[in-house]
Amino acid sequence: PRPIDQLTIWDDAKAMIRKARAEGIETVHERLDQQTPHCKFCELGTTCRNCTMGPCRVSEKKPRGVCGADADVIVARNFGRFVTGGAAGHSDHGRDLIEVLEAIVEGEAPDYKITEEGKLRTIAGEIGIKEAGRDIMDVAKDVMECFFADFGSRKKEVSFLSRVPQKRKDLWAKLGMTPRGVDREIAEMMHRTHMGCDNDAPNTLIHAARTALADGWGGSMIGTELSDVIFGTPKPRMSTANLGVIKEDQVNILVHGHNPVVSEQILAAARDPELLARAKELGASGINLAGLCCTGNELLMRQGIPMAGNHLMTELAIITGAVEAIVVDYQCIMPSLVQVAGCYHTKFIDTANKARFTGAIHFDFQPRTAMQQAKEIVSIAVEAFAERDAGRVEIPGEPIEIMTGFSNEAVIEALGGSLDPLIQAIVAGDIKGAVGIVGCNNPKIKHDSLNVGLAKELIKRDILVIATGCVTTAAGKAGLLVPGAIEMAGPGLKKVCGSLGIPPVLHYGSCVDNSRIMQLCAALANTLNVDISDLPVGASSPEWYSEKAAAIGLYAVASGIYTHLGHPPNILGSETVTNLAVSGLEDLVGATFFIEPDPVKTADLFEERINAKRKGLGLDK
Ligand code: NFS
Ligand code: SF4
Repeated sequence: PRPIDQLTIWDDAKAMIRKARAEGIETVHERLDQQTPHCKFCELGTTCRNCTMGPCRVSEKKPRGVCGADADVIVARNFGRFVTGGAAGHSDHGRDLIEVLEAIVEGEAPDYKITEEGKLRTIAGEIGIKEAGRDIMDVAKDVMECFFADFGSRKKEVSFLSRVPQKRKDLWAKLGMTPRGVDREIAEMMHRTHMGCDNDAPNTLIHAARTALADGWGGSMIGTELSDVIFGTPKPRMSTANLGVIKEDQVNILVHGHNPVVSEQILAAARDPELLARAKELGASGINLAGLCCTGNELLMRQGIPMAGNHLMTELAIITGAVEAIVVDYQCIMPSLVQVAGCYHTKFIDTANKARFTGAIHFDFQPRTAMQQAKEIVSIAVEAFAERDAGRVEIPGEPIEIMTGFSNEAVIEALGGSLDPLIQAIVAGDIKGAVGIVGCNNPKIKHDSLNVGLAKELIKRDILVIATGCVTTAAGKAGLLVPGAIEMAGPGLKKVCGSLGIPPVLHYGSCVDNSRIMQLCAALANTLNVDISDLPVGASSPEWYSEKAAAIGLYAVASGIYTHLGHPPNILGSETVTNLAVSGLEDLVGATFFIEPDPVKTADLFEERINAKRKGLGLDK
């Protein structure tokens, strides 16, 4: 096996990988070794399984599949479906929030409510629904119907395009990139990539961008906004991160996945006096809830629940031996967690019919019965405390302080009511620009080395960093999410963040919350009366692995944001597709991807780009 020092930058992770090896438990790292080397054709994207005349693998020697498709067509089709898988994931998550809103409106979700009436009214106004003087439930019903319709085929564009600068919308219209309906674009991509349909790589990629935009400005944005309406808009608050948030003397429940619909109820149930009393009867001092991945981010942003870890920490969290239950909803949940949990007393509980795990305890979680089910789940965890083997418990490290809760609403409030102070700081050059660092971990990359390395490089150069998804935990553990982190920032950023009392890296939430970043960019562009592509901003996913991250990257680029990836998607087998991604898109949408594994070089490229955009806006000579 590879030396542990090469696998991760974190002490808590190293301790748990060591423990796993000592106890004979396999993790993602060993399985990667088993799978390496990977299939070269698949890496290049030049394999096709879209029909049974194949499967085909094309190369210089055999340049066409049985049907005649060449590498360009095959790579574009594969990438198109890849992006579509990601858009489907985040957008279906968004749909689940609409269904909860529907259940609230119909009086069938007693454990959920409209928490942010004001925000719901604002949204209604933005999407063209009359709200003044109307009962909130009537407004909610119309918003719900409008969002359901955003998934269908009857609209010319999804409703949140009302937030997009007109120049950008005109560009999309000209290119045939305007997202019409979330499900429609997803289904159309499946159609286009069937044998004998879209056999022109650039044309396929335009639709891939349209599908991604349907996610970013449609499904994901709906997910974020309705989560705020139902569970509350995040506000700055302090919390903690790393495996040290697991408590030796308490019943530990980890929530993992993406959707706050389940985990918010688990949180409420964990505070139930009867369950607490039972936990104490069994010798625990309390019930401790901690998050993993994006469900963790959702609870952290809104409720300040501590974060146990990001993607590559999920197996390792169980290996502490102190986790009574891991409760999952969907997405990014490694199926290996069932096996790892099976090595301990840990109960693995799944809650969604669309994400079941063989060997798990299953709950068909429904809005109508949410609280009752959440109590049953917490009760299973509490009872498991009696089965814990104290001799196998090892919780590494002390929790690190973090600041979280930066929604756009919170940022505007901190700025005194408008974005103007931020714009002034950018104009003055104290803040040169901003980069959103988002996404995952990937065992092919030393865990969090690039996520942290890039964030540190950027803030040094007075570039504000906005973090979401699994990057948030990395930034937190590196000490970048506290106001004191301004000591690591350049002089301008230090001055601005210091006077506001905020960190130079802002925790902006989960991955669906990348829609918050899109909204912020659109608002900045609208205020300055320019296009998003004119702004001194960038996006990066240094350690990405998932289809969702590819969709996010593509909607960022298609929205006009220069976007970095730490390693390429499986497209290098087509020169046409690769060239379009890293240069040709510039002429079409005013931004491209760039691929760079080194964090310093990446920061150099962002700085260069940001300086050019500043010049373009007339901010610098
Ligand atoms: Ni985003 Fe969230 Fe993490 Fe990557 Fe997975 S949890 S939606 S995909 S791994 S950041
Ligand atoms: Fe082969 Fe064409 Fe079928 Fe793909 S669609 S498997 S390239 S014959």
